Amino acid sequence: GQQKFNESKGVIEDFPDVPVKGQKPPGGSKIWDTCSIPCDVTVKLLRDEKHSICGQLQQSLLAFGRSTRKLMRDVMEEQQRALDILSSQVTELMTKVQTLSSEVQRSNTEMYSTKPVQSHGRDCSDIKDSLVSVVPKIPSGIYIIHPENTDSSFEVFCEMDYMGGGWTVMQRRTDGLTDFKRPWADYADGFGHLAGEHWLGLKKVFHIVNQKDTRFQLHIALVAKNDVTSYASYDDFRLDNETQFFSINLGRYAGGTGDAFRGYEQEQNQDTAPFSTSDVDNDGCNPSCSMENRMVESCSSQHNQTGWWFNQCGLANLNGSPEDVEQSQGQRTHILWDTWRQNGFPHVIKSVTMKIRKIATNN
Ligand SMILES: *[C@@H]1O[C@H](CO)[C@@H](O)[C@H](O)[C@H]1NC(C)=O
Ligand SMILES: *[C@@H]1O[C@H](CO)[C@@H](O)[C@H](O)[C@H]1NC(C)=O
Ligand SMILES: *[C@@H]1O[C@H](CO)[C@@H](O)[C@H](O)[C@H]1NC(C)=O
Ligand SMILES: [Ca+2]
Repeated sequence: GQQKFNESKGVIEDFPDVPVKGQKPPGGSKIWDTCSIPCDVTVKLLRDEKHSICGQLQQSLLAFGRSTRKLMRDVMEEQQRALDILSSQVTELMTKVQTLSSEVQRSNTEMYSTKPVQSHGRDCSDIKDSLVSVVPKIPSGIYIIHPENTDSSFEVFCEMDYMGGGWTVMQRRTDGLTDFKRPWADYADGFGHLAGEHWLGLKKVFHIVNQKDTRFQLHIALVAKNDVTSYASYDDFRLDNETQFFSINLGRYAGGTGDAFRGYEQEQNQDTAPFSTSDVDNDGCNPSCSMENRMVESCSSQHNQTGWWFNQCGLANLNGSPEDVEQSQGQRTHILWDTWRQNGFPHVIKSVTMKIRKIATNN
């Protein structure tokens, strides 16, 4: 508008020799008198006018182009700003999604990595079952378990390789380095080192095997001095509570060692017998038993102060010593599983482990 107006004014001003009617041209030329507007001037005038109109048009086109470009630039800038806002929002969302997914991932890995350490498995078979789909090879070792209906968690040694794994070790005797001459309190609470020789403890075993809707099997693995191995297994294993002195309850026997828990005769049968120690006498010799023409008052004393489910002593005591020690008259201090024999003589047992595992039930 304004610029154009100024320009058009300027265009007119730029033609100083354009003649105006009735006005005398400078110098009083004769041409103006004869031919007021000669043809060549008319042509020049027309050409100049055309030039001027073209110039104006060009100028306005330029101006229009400039303003259009400016408008387009403004629009594009506006769009760019909108795009920038959108893309920053998208980035923000992506970051949020990434944070969330990494949190989910972390909680997953935390769940799996803490399980072996702070496991809330109820026993080693429970731990095995929950890890088997996640860990290609579950290692044997010390795990924390929390049996149902107890307020305590405790450590146990889990054998994850032996015969399908999932075994909770309740006793191990291998080198004789741990003292098994212990009073009732120790046999109730447990002693020794879980990775080596130990007695898990009757209270803990009671908590494991007395969980609702569970059944446990007992597996006894024996190694003889001549490296012969064998086992005894019972398809059911329960303990009564402490007021019943943790009486043992055994199911059907299977294995290659013979059923020393039950022995050959009824008076040797330790099934359903309460536990005895040197200070708690439930051994069925009351006041005494006659064994090999000797009077025995305490089976625990006869077995070097160890604890077991003695019944008129019986043919089994896996808490005896694995070491060869000279036995005084009538003493039975060695690991005893009298039904496991070779050529009529009992094997000399150099190591034993007692382990329990949950039996899959339908309910
Ligand atoms: C014409 O242009 C001059 C500068 O060249 C400016 O000062 C003046 O304001 C303009 N006039 C109009 C009417 O736009
Ligand atoms: C122990 O078991 C007996 C028989 O099953 C039961 O009567 C008793 O209440 C139990 N005692 C405890 C402390 O649970
Ligand atoms: C009883 O056990 C101890 C080790 O706890 C051992 O030194 C001792 O010789 C054993 N007694 C017999 C008679 O074997
Ligand atoms: Ca007695």
